[in-house]
Amino acid sequence: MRIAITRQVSPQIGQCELTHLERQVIDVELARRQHHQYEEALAALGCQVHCLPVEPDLPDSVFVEDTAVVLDEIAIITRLGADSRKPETTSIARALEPYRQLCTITAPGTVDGGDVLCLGKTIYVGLSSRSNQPAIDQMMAFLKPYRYTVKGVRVSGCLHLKSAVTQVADNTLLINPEWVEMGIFKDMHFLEVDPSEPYGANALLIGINLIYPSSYPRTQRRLEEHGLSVKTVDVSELIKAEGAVTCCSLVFKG
Ligand code: CIR
Repeated sequence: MRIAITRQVSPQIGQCELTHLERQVIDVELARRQHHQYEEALAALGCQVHCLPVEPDLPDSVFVEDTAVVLDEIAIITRLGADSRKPETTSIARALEPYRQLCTITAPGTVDGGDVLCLGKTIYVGLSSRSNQPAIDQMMAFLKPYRYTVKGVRVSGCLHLKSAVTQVADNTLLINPEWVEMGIFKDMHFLEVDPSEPYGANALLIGINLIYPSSYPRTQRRLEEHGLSVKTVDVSELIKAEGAVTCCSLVFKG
């Protein structure tokens, strides 16, 4: 069984952190409806959705992906790169405790889950404005007993590694090659985003199905022409907060 942990949209989402985007007004009610449809898409793909209560004072708390890295063996509770987001992990640790043994990143390490791309036993971590080498060193130590390799990856032009690249099939990555170097990922095939849709590289793979934003129709067509099964969701309001589809859930084997 797959579990998906989500969290309701904060009424303060308009005060979210922004790095590469200009601030736009976010319609909170619309964001909530879109988030609910995203949860319905997860449920339709077989996930048991566990939605955590709203954190009214934490604007970015809907983006639960950033708070933890959940592997089959253990879960790592992150230490978020943005100070305003650091308190988000407390309730996530509580929610994950029944499922996994927990390890926690400590200062000076910082890492956002959006920077962590797990491909089998290799874990790529974006060296971004949010995630640093001390956190990578701690992850290596936590994961060595389970035979994972952890590799730092330079990203530029975007917030997180998974803004630039995500897995869309067993051996295929969807990538914006302007933001991350393809050569780093060994033995993988690549699908590139349409150049007019630089933010289109973030897809959420559930089994063999993708949850994908309806905002990037040209890249969507590329995915479908590649034979991939794509379920679109409208997450336009969450995109204004520099989020997309991987960031709104923590999906793992229950
Ligand atoms: C932030 O800047 O932290 C939030 N406004 C957006 C986080 C999106 N997270 C993700 O893609 N994993």
